[in-house]
Amino acid sequence: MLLRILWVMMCFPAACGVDSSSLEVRGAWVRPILPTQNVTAGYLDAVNSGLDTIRIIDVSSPAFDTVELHEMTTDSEGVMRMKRMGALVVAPGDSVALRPGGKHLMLIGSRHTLSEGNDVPITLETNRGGRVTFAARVERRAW
Ligand SMILES: [Cu+2]
Repeated sequence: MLLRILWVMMCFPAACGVDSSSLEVRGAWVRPILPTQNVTAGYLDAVNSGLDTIRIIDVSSPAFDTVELHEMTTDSEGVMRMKRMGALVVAPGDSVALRPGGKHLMLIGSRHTLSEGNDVPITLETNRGGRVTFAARVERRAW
């Protein structure tokens, strides 16, 4: 409930999820946190409708201690591993998909219990000083 109230306050008026540097977030969702863990992953599409390259350099959420940009890679023995990315680069007129098995947000140290249907407020910060805050819905998905 607290998250929902916070989100409504931050997300008013309608310019929510878009910043002046033309970065837009679509379809954001977060996996539910397993009872034995306090870490989960988030997914979204980052869309750059502007004329300049956008670099997402920082991610944060009031619901987590830390949020990192991660990427899945396969090592020489065929084992999938997660690697931290320095920045997420979105070319002008292009979009980058964060998806299970690929790039994702790693949400570490949950500060609240998150149930399915809750909205997690997340803020992306760009190299141009822009910020985009959006809500990621907690959803149980197979992929
Ligand atoms: Cu990760």
